[in-house]
Amino acid sequence: MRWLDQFGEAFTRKVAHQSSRRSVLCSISKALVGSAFIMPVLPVLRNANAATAKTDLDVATEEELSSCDYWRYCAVDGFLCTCCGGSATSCPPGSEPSPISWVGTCHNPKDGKDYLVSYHDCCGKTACDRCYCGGQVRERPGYEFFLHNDVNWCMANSNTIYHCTVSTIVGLGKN
Ligand code: ABN
Repeated sequence: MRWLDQFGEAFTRKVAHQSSRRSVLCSISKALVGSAFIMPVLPVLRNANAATAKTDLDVATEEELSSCDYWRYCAVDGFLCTCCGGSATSCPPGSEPSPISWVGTCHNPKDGKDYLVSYHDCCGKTACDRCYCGGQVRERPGYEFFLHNDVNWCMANSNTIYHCTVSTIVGLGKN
């Protein structure tokens, strides 16, 4: 290994003779500054999973999303906005979501997890009257008001007319 030591020493001495400390520092800083400008424009695949990850809504068919059996509708009580010009999570044009809602815990059979789902009513248009679902998961009769989901959640909106209901996932249940 002596030859390697000698080679290393000779090489280092040669570099030290041919370049000043200042020029080495200058080259290193140029490389650092240059890469800072170039890296953001390189066509690298950033966060590939986030860009391609599909939600359950992306993979569900229109038919599934219009059916009361779709897993996230397990505790919905109302007309599905999917059938009323909106979607499972957005109100149809001309209606506004209620700030208050009913929540349920639904089981997603695809990933085997339980999710907390919030059911907001869309308000300000006459009742849609399509795709009525009367989910009763953990619902109690009307005299137990706070455990009853047959309620017009548009009661706090300026226009209290009920149109349809959306179902948004607010978190994971106790899994
Ligand atoms: N949450 C839907 C609804 C609206 C009005 C009356 C009963 C239920």
